[in-house]
Amino acid sequence: MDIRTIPDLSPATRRDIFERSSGVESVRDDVCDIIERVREEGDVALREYAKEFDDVTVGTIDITDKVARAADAIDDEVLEAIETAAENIRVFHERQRPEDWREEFEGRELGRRFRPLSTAGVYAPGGTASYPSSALMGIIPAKVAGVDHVAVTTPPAENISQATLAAIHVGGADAVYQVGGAQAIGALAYGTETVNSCDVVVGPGNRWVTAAKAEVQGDVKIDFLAGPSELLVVADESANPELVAADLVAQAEHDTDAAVAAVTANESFAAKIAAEVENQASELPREAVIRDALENEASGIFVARSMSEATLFADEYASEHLSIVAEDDEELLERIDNAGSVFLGPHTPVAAGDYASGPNHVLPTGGEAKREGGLSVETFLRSSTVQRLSKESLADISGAITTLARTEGLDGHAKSIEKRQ
Ligand code: HSO
Ligand code: ZN
Repeated sequence: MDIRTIPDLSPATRRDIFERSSGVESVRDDVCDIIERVREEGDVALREYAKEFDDVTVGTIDITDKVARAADAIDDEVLEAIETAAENIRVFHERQRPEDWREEFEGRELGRRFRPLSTAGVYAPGGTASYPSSALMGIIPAKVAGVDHVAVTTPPAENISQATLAAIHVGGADAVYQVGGAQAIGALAYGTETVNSCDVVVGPGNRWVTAAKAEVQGDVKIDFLAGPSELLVVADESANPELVAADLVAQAEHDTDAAVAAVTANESFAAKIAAEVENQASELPREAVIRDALENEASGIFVARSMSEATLFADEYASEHLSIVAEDDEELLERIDNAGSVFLGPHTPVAAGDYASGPNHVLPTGGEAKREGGLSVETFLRSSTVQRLSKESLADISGAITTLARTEGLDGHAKSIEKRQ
């Protein structure tokens, strides 16, 4: 794993590190064609794409009745793990539910109220990257928000992962369809004979899924474009290099495009992390994936001149996951605004958040953390503002209103005030 000194990074290299792309451009045209066809041909297109891309002849697209049976079919130990994770995810997300409020502002009663979207579509990845945990992370916040109908799509396969189906059941989905890729996003966005269209479409997926979400955005709400996994560790010498390295290789095993990096102010400590990464990578079954990910421009160990420079680097990096293992971790965190999810201290591995500590693991990548938070209950809510004015409070602001209305050439607006005086 490369060790690079921050002051020596060229502007071009900095750009490559900080502007990590989700790589969706390369498949955009194909994805547009797929979505178009799903809109025109509905279920027929879904069946044909299942044959073409997944090599599966799909009978019924709706497999809702299979998920309860999957929960019975899997090992007790796996079911218990799913239930533990689900419970912790639910508790954390319940804490996120915003309260409606009304307050008086000099006679003006103003407020906000929150209502769930009616329908949500959750993409649960399948195939080699079949993640029961991601199904839970998508379904549970929607249900906690109060979404009435949560539909899940997962790619068709001869043997769809029973653990993923069980997680879909435990999460509490209302309908499940065997559809994958861009065609699933098209179906959730626009509907087919079998699949109902949804108000919001969420969930992580490969670049086809992500490109499709970019395409349907505007017609439906989406969460955000979640690309390959990322981890940036900010560490001082109090951290255990073996554990820092373990977290780095763990995220690297997701994807050859994953970005995994550590930043520290001590060169010999950086070398220790790099050596550990090297050793641990060799011991893991997904070594080839990890080694590819370690080669990415945004991966590496970065040496700063001070921890203050390290935090500036971390803020600019705007990583999906930010781990801080340092004596003054809270102080360092204060200086970093941009991060999808933050992990503090030596006993908080990123894998805890990936599965079972409670916060969501569907998070913004590619620097999106500068603009977006992760999947949350708010993703599935919309708000309305509410106002009631007293006669006096209207009189208090009537001058400002009529003046602005006439400045904008809108006499009707002004008169609607004056008639009430
Ligand atoms: N680290 C991944 C989520 C995940 N990890 C699923 C294991 N399973 C993206 O944040
Ligand atoms: Zn992970």
